[in-house]
Amino acid sequence: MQEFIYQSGWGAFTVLLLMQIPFILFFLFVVFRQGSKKPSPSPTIDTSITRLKNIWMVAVVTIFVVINVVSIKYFPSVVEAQAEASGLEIHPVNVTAESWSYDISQTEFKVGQTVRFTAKSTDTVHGFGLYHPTGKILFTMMLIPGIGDASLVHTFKDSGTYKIRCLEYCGASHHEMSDELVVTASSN
Ligand SMILES: [Cu+2]
Repeated sequence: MQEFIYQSGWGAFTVLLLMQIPFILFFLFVVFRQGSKKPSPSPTIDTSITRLKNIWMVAVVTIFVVINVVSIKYFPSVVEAQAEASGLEIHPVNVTAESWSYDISQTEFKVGQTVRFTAKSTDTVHGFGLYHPTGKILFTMMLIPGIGDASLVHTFKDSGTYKIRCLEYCGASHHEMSDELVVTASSN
C-alpha cells in the first residue's frame, strides 16, 4: 500500500482525490443549497456592506503601497544604483560555480568594503547564498548556466567568517557545496 501511494502516479492521484473530496462535497452542498432557494425579486444593496468593502479596498491598497515603499531600498538593483551614485569604490569579485565547489577571485575583505559579486555556473543550476557570521542569510543568487552572469552589490558591515552555501539543489553533493569569505576590521 505504501509503495503504491509513494511510488506510483496512480497512488499520488488517489491521495489527491481523497484530499479533494471534502472540498468537492462542500462545493456541491453550497451550490445545491443556493439552487433550491427561490430567487428574490430584486437584490437590494446593503449600504453598510458597500461601506465595509470600500474601507477594505483602501486598507489593501494602503498596505500594498506601504510595504513596497518601505522595502524598495532592499531591492538589489536599488542597492547597486545607490552604491554607484554615492561614488563608493566597488570591488569586482568573480565567482564561478561548478559541481560542487566555487572558484572565487577574492575571499578576503575589509569591513566597509563594497563588493560586486558577478557569478556564473558552468554546468548546472547552482546557488550562491551568503551568510553573515551570526548565521543570518544576507542574499542568494540563482546561477543558471547559459543565460549570462548574475550580479549583486553588497557592503560588508561586520568582521568575521561569512559562509557561502549553494541553495539550489544541484546533485549528490549539493549539501557539501560551500565556501567562506573572511572579513577583517578596516585598518583606518
Ligand atoms: Cu547545490
